[in-house]
Amino acid sequence: MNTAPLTTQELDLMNRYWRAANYLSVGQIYLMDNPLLKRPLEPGDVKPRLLGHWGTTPGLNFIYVHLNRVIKARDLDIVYIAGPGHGGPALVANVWLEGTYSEYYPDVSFDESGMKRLFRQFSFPGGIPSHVAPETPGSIHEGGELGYSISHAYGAVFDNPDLITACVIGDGEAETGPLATAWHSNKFLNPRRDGAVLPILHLNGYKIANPAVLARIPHEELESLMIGYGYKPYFVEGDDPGTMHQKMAATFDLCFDEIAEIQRRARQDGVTERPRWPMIVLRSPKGWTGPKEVDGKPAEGSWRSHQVPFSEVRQNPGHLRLLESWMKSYRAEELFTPDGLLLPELQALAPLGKRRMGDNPNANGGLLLRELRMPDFRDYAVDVPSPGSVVAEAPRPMARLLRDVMKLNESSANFRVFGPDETASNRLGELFEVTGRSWMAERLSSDDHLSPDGRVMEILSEHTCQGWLEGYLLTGRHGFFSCYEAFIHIIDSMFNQHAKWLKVTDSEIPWRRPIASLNYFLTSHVWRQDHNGFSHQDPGFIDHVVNKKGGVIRVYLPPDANTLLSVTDHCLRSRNYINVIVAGKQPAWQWLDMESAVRHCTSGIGIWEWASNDSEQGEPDVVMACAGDVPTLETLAAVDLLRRLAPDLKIRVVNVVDLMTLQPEEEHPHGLADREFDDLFTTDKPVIFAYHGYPWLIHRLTYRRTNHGNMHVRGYKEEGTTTTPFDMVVMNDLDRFHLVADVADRVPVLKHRAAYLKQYVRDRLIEHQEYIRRYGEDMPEIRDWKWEPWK
Ligand SMILES: Cc1ncc(C[n+]2csc(CCOP(=O)(O)OP(=O)(O)O)c2C)c(N)n1
Ligand SMILES: [Mg+2]
Repeated sequence: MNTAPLTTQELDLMNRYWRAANYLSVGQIYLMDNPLLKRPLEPGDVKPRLLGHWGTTPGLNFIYVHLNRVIKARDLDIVYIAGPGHGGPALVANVWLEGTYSEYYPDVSFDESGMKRLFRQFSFPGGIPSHVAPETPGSIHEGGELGYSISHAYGAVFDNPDLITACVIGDGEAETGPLATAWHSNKFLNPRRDGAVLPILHLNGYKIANPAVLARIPHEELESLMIGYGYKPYFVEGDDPGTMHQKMAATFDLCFDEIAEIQRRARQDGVTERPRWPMIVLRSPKGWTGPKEVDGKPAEGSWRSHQVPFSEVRQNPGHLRLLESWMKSYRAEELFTPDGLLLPELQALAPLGKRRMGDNPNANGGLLLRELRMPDFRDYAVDVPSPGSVVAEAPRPMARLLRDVMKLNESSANFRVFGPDETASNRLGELFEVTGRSWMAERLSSDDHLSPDGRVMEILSEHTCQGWLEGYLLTGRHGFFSCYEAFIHIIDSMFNQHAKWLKVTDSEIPWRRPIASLNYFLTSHVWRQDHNGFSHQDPGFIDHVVNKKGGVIRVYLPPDANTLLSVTDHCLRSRNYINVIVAGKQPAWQWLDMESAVRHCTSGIGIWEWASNDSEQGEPDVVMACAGDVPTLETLAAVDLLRRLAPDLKIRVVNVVDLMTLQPEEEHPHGLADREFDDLFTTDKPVIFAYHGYPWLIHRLTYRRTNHGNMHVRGYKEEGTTTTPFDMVVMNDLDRFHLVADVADRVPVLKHRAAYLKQYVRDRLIEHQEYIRRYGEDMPEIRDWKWEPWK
């Protein structure tokens, strides 16, 4: 190994470039005027509110300069992922220094006035956020919520053989669960078809107020940990810039040589073993090159430099002088012309065009997005001669559709399916007819469909699945995530972050091109987790999702296989959304033939005329609404009971596939206009609404509708255990008998018969209880119930 690869001149240039980035970072955090310090710093030059993170920033800058060097020397295609995304000033500074920033934002020009704007806009009202946000060119990782850098980095390079992600991981970030497990992504990366990730664990020693665990364990332990994760760790440690530049350059040379060699062996020699990829541990002081001490307390090399190392700059002349001398220590006159231009010999250090990390098209994935080749989903239809005449498992036809999407797009290698070990369990096993489960670790002959070339990504970490998928989508590809409904909550917070990213890019950043939607298929849902029990019963993800901006979220509850097909086709074609599809996987009655399913899904909500008897009799006495497959079944079974128990009753059945139709149109683009809503639900008749999830959500969505006062919603009330499927709905008052009782309670024309109807219901429920306790399964009249057409 050449331990000192840089010539004296190269070292000087790189160090100056680094100083320039550090200077611009401090300037962004502190200044709103006097960017080149042409006159003595005055309190009015300093921002009134100081917001930003210094501590991580010099390390991020250091890595950026060194990446620029290898990109130029080796013509590499690199995306920079800053795990500690709070180091926004670093990435913004570097993207400006390489000229990209001013191309995206011409107002922030590449000169003194642009530098002033650059400083002023940072963490300033009307300006840019403090993190590596969507506004930052070259970013696919905001890094505000820590833990996802590695999974994003891997997601970005799957099927991207020429791409490398340089992934900086904070030593604090490394303590998070998602990060700790994501190291294992290397068991799913195939060097023949995928790109590479270079993890750089940034041991600056501290988090906000504490040391970082990995910075306080013996060298040997950390080294063993990384070896145990399957990497080959290289250590770059110190604080003297000159020495550190040489060490970093030498280590980068080694790592990129090794990456190239691993890829060459896999691609040319046909080596198929899992390689040991290099990674770097960079130990450098937190707040490196910042003030050594502030008010007698250590700053550089301490947690105290995490954010703004000192903040009374306007009031405290000592702090003002400290800031001035700190900034002057970078000697801007050796970096910029008097007009604020980076000196030409330093400009020459940055890569050109799309090789600049700020302008890498992979970080604006919509630019690279290719349409999926889609078969006609109608070809996968379940034949439904009449409603309720056949039984099917809804996900199976969808699995065939996904299988063929996989097959049709094989050559473009831009579609993968993700899930935590549940693809087969979720009835998507037909995918394995055309692809395997991605796997680079040891394989046994008894394994099922493991393959280094597999395009089904299964790891028992919802976090890693989600992070991979996000990275894959953000770099311009397509994907599908299937998960048990209850456990998707594990990634609630990651969903939040992705939804925020989409909201901002969609509404505020025209240069970010639309990307494929993030599609969740949630199955093994609450109502059919009767065998696994209470822990597996939770439909609350939908409640969480609908908090987000209407512009980016969609929730679908297809009641059967053909509606599921139609919805899936729609979701795979959509852009910039998060689509949540909830549907069960158990054998169930099918309601709609394909053409009816398409019509129903296109409207998102509608009257099921074949299940209603009010069409020729004016307004109904009651509206029976339902959303979700099991609630739809119970609603239809209740209608069936009612037409025998109360034959004169005029019933309208309304089914909701697209939950967001319920919201007012001002709140969600799919929201029905009030007129349409009133037409469906009437303005004054009782509405008995059977809903898949927590009932309060329907109230939340409809509280502004005219007839809200008459809406009575049944759903999951957090009652459940290991019991029979029908007992699950009974425990939550969502069953057909309770629905009949609700109708009896609320429909005035039934008043005189209400007592008898309710007696009937009580008797049936007692029979149910006795029967299941005795026989351990549901009563035959429940198991064998079948829809009979209206005469
Ligand atoms: C999941 C999560 N928890 C807590 C925080 C609050 N937070 C912001 S920065 C930080 C410390 C990060 O330390 P480290 O990863 O070492 O970054 P660096 O030292 O490079 O700033 C914490 C706890 C967060 N952003 N995300
Ligand atoms: Mg740290």
